[in-house]
Parts: sequence; C-alpha cells; structure tokens
Amino acid sequence: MVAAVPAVVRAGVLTGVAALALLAAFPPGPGEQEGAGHAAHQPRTAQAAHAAHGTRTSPDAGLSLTTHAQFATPTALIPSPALTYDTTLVPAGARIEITQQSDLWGTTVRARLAGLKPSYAFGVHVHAAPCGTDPAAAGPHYRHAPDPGVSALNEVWLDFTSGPDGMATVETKHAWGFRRGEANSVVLHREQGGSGDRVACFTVPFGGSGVESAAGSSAAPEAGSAAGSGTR
Ligand SMILES: [Cu+2]
Repeated sequence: MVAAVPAVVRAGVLTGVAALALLAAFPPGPGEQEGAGHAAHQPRTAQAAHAAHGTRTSPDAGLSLTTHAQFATPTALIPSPALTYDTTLVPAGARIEITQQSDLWGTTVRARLAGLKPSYAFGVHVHAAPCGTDPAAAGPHYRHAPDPGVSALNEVWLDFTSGPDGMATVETKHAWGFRRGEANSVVLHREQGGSGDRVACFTVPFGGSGVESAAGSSAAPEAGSAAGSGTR
C-alpha cells in the first residue's frame, strides 16, 4: 500500500509551486534581447524562487534580495521609493522589480518593468545614492574600480528597450560584488550609453560586503529605511 504523503510536506510543495507561478506571471518583455551587452537568459533556479522581499543572508553564504514598487511622482500624496520624473516615458503606476543575487562567483542584478512607454530605448544603471525629488540626488554611477571612465564592465548597466506591451526584463552579471552601503538606486535615463536625462529612479539598498566606508555612510542605512533618510 502506498504511504500517504504527510500534510506538512504537501504544503511545502504547494508553496514552492505557487512561488514559481507568481514569478511566471510576470512575463519577460522583448526588450531583454536589446539590453546591455551582458544581458543573458539564465535558467530559473530554486534560489530565485525563494528570493523574498528584503531577504538577505551573510555574503559568504550568498545574498538574495528582491524588491519592487510602483512609480509615483515626487509630489504624489502616497510616497514611493520609485520616482518618475517624466511620466510620458515612465507613467505613474508603472512597476519595477529589482533582484540581486550575490555569491562568491559574483553578482547578478535583474530588472523587470511594466507599464513603460512601449518600444523605447532606456538607459539604466545602478547609482550610488538613494533617489530624491531632485533627479541628481541619486549621485554618480556605482563603480567597482574607482578609476575614471564610464563602462558597463566597471559599472552595473541594465539598458533595455521596452516591448510593444511596455514591459521589459534585463539582467547583467559581474564577477564582483557591491561594497556595503555604496549602491543605493537604479536610475532610468532618456538615452542609452551612460548619459542622458534621468527620467525615473528606484531606491534599492543593494546588499554588499565589507565595512561601510565613510563615503558611503551618508547613504541609506543597511536596514533599509531609505525613504526616511532625507530623500524627500
Ligand atoms: Cu545612470
């Protein structure tokens, strides 16, 4: 006779399936094929399915962080960590999700967006500081090595072209990780290639390793109360 599967195990399996279904419900846009040079499909792993809002573990064991928000204008009654400065390209209510996965082999940053202006080529980078009412608040690009020069190898670029449906998925991987507290936002630009007006910004306190430097300490605290740290 076949032994009955314990109810606890069944519940666990169902939870896993539900998580995968949720991820699948946010389909990638065609834009992912036109993103930064490093954009590439990666097989969905169990680790991705387990990524939860704000979850992090020790850098040595790997780190996984997923956060999402709806864009709002800086003057919106209900503040959002995702700000749009140009509602023709990034309408209020458009959505963004950022996933970071870091381990000893490097860091993958993935962006999923919906509700954007369709078929538009956005420039996107990880910036140093949290977003603010002033688009300049996000500061410069996060750089791995401090040498001058803008480069997709030394910075995290997520350029993409939105699909006809206004959606996009893009991902980039580097063999290095963020320094703790020094990467705090994702900025969307009017043009690709490392320049252009800032049209939207999402405050993301990326996880990193090492001791937070004096230069980075003015940014959001690790625990993530970015919205309250003088960005309004
Ligand atoms: Cu930028």
